[in-house]
Amino acid sequence: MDALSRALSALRWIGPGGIWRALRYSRTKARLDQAYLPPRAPETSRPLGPLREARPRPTGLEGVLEEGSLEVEAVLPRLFRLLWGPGPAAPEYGVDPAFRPDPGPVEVREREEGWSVATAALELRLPFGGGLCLRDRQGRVQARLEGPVRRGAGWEAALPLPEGATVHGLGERAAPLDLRGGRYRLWNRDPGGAYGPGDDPLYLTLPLLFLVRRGEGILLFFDVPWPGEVDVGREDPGRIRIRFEGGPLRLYWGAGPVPELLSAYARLTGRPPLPPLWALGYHQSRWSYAPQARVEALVEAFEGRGLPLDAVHLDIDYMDGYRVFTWDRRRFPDLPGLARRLAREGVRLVAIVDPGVKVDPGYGVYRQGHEQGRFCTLPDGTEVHAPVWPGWAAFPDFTDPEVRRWWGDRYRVLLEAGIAGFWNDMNEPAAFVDRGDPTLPLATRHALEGLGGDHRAAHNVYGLLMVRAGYEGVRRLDPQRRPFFLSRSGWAGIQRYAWVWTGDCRSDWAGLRASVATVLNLGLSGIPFVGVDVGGFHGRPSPELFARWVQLGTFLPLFRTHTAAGTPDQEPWSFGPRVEGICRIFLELRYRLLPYLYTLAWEARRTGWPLVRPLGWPDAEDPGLWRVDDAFLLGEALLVAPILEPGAEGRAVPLPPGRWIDVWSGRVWEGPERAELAAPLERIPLLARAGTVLPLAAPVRRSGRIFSHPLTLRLYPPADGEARTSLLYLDEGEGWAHEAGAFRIDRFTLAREGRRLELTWTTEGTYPWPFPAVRIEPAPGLRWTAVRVEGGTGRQEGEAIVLEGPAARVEVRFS
Ligand code: MIG
Repeated sequence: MDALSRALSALRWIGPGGIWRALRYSRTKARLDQAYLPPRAPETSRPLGPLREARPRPTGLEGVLEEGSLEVEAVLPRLFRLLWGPGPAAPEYGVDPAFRPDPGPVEVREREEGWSVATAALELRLPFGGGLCLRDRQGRVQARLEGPVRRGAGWEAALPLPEGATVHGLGERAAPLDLRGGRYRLWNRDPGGAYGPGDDPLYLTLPLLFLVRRGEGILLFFDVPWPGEVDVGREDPGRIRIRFEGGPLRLYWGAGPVPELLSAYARLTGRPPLPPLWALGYHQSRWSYAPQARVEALVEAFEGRGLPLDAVHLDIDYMDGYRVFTWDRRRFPDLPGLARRLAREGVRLVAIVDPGVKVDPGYGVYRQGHEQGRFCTLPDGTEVHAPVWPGWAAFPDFTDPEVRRWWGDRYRVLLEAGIAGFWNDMNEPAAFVDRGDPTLPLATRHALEGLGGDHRAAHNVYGLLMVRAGYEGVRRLDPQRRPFFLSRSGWAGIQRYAWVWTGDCRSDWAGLRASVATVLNLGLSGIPFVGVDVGGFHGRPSPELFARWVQLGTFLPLFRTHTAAGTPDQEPWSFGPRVEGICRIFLELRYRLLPYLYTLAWEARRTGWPLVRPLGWPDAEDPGLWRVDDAFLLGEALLVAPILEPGAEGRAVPLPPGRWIDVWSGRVWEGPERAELAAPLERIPLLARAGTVLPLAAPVRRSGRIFSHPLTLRLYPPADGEARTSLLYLDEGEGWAHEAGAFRIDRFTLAREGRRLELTWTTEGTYPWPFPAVRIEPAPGLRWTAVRVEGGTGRQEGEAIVLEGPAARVEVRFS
């Protein structure tokens, strides 16, 4: 956006008062930030120098460098923790509070050329000559790191960027899946207005790098929330360079198979909790559905048209003058009544909660926060006030555990009103400015768990800690509930508390196209539950673009339509009957996929793996597959190749090795050939991995109703002589009884000999089978010709075999 249209839209949204506040705040902030400007001349680099001596510890060592120190600890068999000094102490917000190191047997030795710390999987070598390397137990070097250098109060580290390696991670980036050739900033930022491809940084950054070479991974997580920058082979094509402006230099470093490494990272920073089943349903949102009658009419319209819906989001206009934890009694005369009525129909309300608390002594949350000293202050003790939606706002200091508790308890009002989920926005934190960085002054003081520091040390974790406060509050206030939080900002570990969405993307084809890479890199940053504003946020999508966006959204963990204030309606029926028909097909398909998606959510809970994965996952040696960012795998079973261009009626996609079956036509493809797939507007190219048993629910209109209808198992035959196992995870879909064992895992092994398929079904767990019947259906184009069921009862009915419940073995012939 150019300056003039920016100014005009600002005028429209925040009014003259808002503009005046933004101008004033920008000037004050610029003045305050002066003291923090980097020195004119680049500061000289001081290498810490090579290792002089070391003292062994049970799982690592304490090293003395020429100009500093280095502590090494093996925390998991494939993960080492390195802490260089001198540096200030700092909280470890990225690390799961429940994490306990578990490296297995560790051997610490002094050798002739240096020290070595080895686990059963990896050896970290610290040569006396300087530098560090990771070797596998066969002695092959997997990764190297140059000894870091100190620059003023900051740090710089570097590592070789081998040819043929692809680079991923770094949180949310409007960049290609392979980040090579770019420079990326580590500073959470509301880009203001809409962002597009190439804009950097965005709302959620994190210093995690994932390199993949010949199908093997290297992981570097710099546990440093300070502002920084990562240069991925741009200055020097053969190196990655990381700079931080301050903080302690703490690195978690590992190498090995990609899925295993990502699991190690998830153990360290926390695995996502199992979401409530409804969160995987369809969400309808806009800025804003208000007043109350409009929300009611919206839900009725879904009902009247027979379209599925699980959640409606309330954006900022539900609040009383944008005061968080309140609602506008004129616009929402009976919010609890509305929530109750919708809940009876199985529709949930998700309400937005921003961090900025309106400065207004007549408003309880502010008054209490002010009196109790909950808000951030400047060094002179005055409360920091920055303009956001409510006008001047104060910002809770979430780096103080007592403030987190206080904030968490505020959710009681919304829980009691029947709000089922929470949407945390503006938590970079964002403020309105006319120039400069749209956040709090760098001088802002933070508690940082009692260690103290300024905004440079706290900014990047502010969003994470806001969500943590809310999540922990809801857990305390309503222990039976699985909290649902959606966050815009975050840092390492955000997955412990929230799903994220990719913010205010433009409603254009470029925005649609770019979102696939963004979601993939978030997944490789340890954040499995991600969504994109379906239809795009800023602007109005064409009917064709909207249809293609709905098709993509169907296969993303969060499936939510959302749009900015002032844009035309963006509901499934807003683009004419043809697009409404397409929305119906895909919303129904989403509900049919719920058992599969829920199983993937459980897998993410166990492993930290993303639901949406690059085509190279888990171990493709061809770097080309790790660069494809216009197609993805959804779990192991599905390959999704969305249409991302106007007018396209089909597309090509390079296939990972193995056999793939077109879900619509049944046509068989053999990877690594390139598939040419047709996609008229009613279709998205979609392939199933041969051998898959895909669990499909009935096309119901609420997630909770899937259990009232038979479950379909669709069989995609493997190649002759082969077999594959697919899983299905089930539990109540809400609450925590699954942690006490109330779940079940059904394992389906599908084997093929010629025209004969054998399905073996085993079960683990005690949760009773919740579906009234099971339909076993062939992939399209196939027919069952003979059936034998063992350990259960079944009969052939049309194209399906219908069982009353689980069976031990089903044998079929097909033609
Ligand atoms: O300054 O709450 O990204 O989803 O609709 C804009 C209003 C604030 C930004 C979010 C967007 C939301 C909007 N918010």
